[in-house]
Amino acid sequence: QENSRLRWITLSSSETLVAEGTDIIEGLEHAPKTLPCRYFYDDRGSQLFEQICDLPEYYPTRTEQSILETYATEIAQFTGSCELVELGSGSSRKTRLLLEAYSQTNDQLQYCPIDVSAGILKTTALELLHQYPKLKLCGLAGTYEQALDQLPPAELKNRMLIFLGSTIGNLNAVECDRFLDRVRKALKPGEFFLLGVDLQKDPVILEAAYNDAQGITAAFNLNLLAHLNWRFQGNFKLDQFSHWAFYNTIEHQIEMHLRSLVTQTVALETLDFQKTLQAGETIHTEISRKFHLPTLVKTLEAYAFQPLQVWTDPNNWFGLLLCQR
Ligand code: AVI
Repeated sequence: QENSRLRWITLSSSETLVAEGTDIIEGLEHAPKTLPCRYFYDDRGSQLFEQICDLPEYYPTRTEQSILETYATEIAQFTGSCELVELGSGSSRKTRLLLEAYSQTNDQLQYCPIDVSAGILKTTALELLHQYPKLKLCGLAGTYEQALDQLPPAELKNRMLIFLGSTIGNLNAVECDRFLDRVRKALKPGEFFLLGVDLQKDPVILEAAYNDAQGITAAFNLNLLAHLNWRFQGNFKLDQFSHWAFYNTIEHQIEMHLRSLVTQTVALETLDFQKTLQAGETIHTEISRKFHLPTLVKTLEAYAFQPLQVWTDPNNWFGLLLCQR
């Protein structure tokens, strides 16, 4: 019975496939060295990220959650009946608040979670179908780019695309522009876009969130190297690197790096690649941009999104924006 309410789509790339690992070689050849943050998320990395979300220093998850707890019903009333499509849904932790609100106010409940990890999508889908007897679910396994380019036709008259957790902050300005352009093309006029963003604040609070006392963020950062080791037969020795995260007050972004503690040559066998790192040299692994709401609203307007409502928490630490295409 639950299966009749469930559909699966595995998305394939419409773009030219880049040979696996090309982005890693490019990053390590770059000066200064970089590694793409998407390699954080193997199974262990995804588990570590879930742990980060529960850390006392990492305020974004629980702050966004509290905003959703307060305003989910208002959001559902604002948009009326619509299909919820979520990019990077993971365990759909926060989205459950929206599903609850939409199930109270609407007869039809349609949810389309999108994630690169098919495993987490399936587990979550089965839980949600069990929890919401009128829910119809269409899980899409693929990247944001694939999903936005290949969204199946909406089952309900209206649609709301959801992008929570300030994941948009992990895109640099160029990537962010490309992303917003894709979202604009994926939505029809009148459809909605719900965006969660971390806001600029005291650097002390920001730096603590990315340098937690238990060292979970450090383990998450270092796990990127462990991931490369198993995926490309690498020889990174994790104890010869240290985690370094700081707030860049000019760019308004947290920057995470891995610092080589010694001079060493690292190799990735299946990529036939070697590189020497000097003692003290760093590899840039992530940016996490922190937003200024009025500037972000202007950017969204430039992409034909009309911000309808902005909700924040009492400290103004996190913002949730409801826009209409
Ligand atoms: C997924 N993303 C929004 C997180 C962030 O805060 O930028 C990833 C993260 N990196 C370190 N801690 C959390």
